[in-house]
Amino acid sequence: MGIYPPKEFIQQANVRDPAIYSRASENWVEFWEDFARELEWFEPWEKFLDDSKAPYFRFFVGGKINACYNCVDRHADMRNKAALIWEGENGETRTLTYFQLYREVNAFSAALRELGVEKGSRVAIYMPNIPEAVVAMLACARIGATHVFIFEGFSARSAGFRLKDSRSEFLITADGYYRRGEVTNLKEKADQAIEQYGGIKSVVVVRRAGIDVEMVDGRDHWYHEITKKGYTEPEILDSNHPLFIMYTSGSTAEPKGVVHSTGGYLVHVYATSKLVLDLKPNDIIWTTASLGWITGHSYGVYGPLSVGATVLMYEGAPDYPDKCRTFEIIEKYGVSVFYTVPTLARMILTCKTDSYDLSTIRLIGTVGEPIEPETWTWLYREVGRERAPVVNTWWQTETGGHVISQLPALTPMKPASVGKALPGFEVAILDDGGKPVKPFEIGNLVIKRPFPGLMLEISGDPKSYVKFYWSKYGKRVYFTGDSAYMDEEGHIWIVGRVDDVLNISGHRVSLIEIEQVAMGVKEVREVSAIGIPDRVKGSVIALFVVSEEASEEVGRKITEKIERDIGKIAKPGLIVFVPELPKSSGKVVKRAIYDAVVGKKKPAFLSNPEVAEMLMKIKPSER
Ligand code: 6R9
Repeated sequence: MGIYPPKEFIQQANVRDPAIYSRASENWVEFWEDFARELEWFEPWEKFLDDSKAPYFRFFVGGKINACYNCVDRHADMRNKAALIWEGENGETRTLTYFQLYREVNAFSAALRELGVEKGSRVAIYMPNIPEAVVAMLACARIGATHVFIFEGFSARSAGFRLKDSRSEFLITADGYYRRGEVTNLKEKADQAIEQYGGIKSVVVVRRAGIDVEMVDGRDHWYHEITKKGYTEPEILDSNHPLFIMYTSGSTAEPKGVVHSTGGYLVHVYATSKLVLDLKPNDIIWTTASLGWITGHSYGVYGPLSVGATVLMYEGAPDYPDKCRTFEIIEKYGVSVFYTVPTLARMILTCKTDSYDLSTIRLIGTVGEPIEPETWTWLYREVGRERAPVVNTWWQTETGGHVISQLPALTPMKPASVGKALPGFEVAILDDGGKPVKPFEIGNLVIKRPFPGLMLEISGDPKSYVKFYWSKYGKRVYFTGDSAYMDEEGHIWIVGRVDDVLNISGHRVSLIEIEQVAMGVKEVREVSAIGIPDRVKGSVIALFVVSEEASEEVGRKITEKIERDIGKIAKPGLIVFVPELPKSSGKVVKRAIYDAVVGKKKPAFLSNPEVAEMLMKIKPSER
């Protein structure tokens, strides 16, 4: 069952032989080592995997490598080839060839060294999607500094938390950025974030928007003034040297700093860029994600550049000023691999795709959230014109790269399924007792064997690392936090998160964090946040608030505080004032709220059933 990959695609695919699955499971080490050998190592590894300190797994032990060297130097003699094509929201464009990228990264690496950045320093990058953000990441990688990317849409408070938690000493930012035609002063937010923490020694500011910003004497430097010329020798780094930290929401209020390795991570994203995205050096890949999200790191920078492909990067809102700008961009640059999120697809679903020349597209990928069959089918028929397979890739910040997906030339596609575990991975769906569930039964998604892109640890928090991922099923089975089921042919279907984390437009948002922020509004006595389905965003946040003063004014205060303290991404779509929250043994039962509001079902076992009845009368569409 399923839709078979188009013939023209199969003929040219990187992987065409179905034996890859059996080969990878019979000789797992060789499977990964073959990919690793395609990269350049300064010294080979002695051991593929050291699992003696499980759940801390170390890959390519003893190997010496540099990620920047593999992404840039290795391709620098391609003076005639674009590494990066960039379009700003305001229509500006820039292209950096591999050689120009090499020059720029070398020069900026030298500038960073001059400022005192060393191997092992942690450098925060609080930037929009502009070429200098990629240069900054690669320059850090070159000199062995660990980068900590902070999504530009995050508030000063969220950024401050990340600076402090990661103990960053340096910050790279921009004066401002464009979003929906408006310029946001990013430098001001950065200054506020620095103030909360105090550990930042130097700041580098890229001029992007050309607005007036305050520069602190001795601390702040303009990028264009300190970035001159120079060659910077790449550091010879241990395979398990931390390349970057990426923050993500988990089931506690505090976001977790996921630390990734250099060698294992690079092998994982390199291999999956070839296997799943079928990337080749002559491709132009557009990964629509922001760099501040793991997808931007893995398939917007490290994966494609390690393969030697061209990355297309866009700064602003993909539906601004024209709702169909996404298609204008694909047509203008001849994008061949389009990797996006279902939320974006739903936003542009009404565009007339036949008004654009989309014939260059040969593969479409989606990531981040479940996709429904209608949106999948639209991508397959209207965007890819049935010539391009649509792969639905499942993975997480913590896994570094793809884990479950169709192999585009091999796996029949079932709209909305994520396919099977990729070769080299072993996944299962277990019940709470650890037994595999039967087909179509929902259970917990686990990964039964470590893999190269697996995070090294949670920065500064060994307890959370063990507790969230390696406790439910022991120290050798990775618990993903997702629930899923398998069909009779072993294809996997993701149901959602099992914990208190919501997926909004593909971004993980902690409901507990939202509740804590809302509690900071003095009129709020009690609050419960849940996710309710939304046609465009997948989910929106609904807040159920108990307050003596149930007024629009209080609602506005809550929304403003959430936007200010966390960011726009966490803005509630619905705020409902209730006299009390449905409880059982004193605890709020979120399931009851969900069932009442969305399912119009009367929940049982509550101490206050009348509240649930009231909730049943709410129409989620009222927002
Ligand atoms: C890459 C990324 C991870 C969570 C993950 C799951 C959800 C990711 C999905 C998907 C359904 C897919 N998720 N891919 N759900 N289908 N193809 O998204 O990382 O931001 O850490 O989120 O996203 O719930 O656990 P991250």
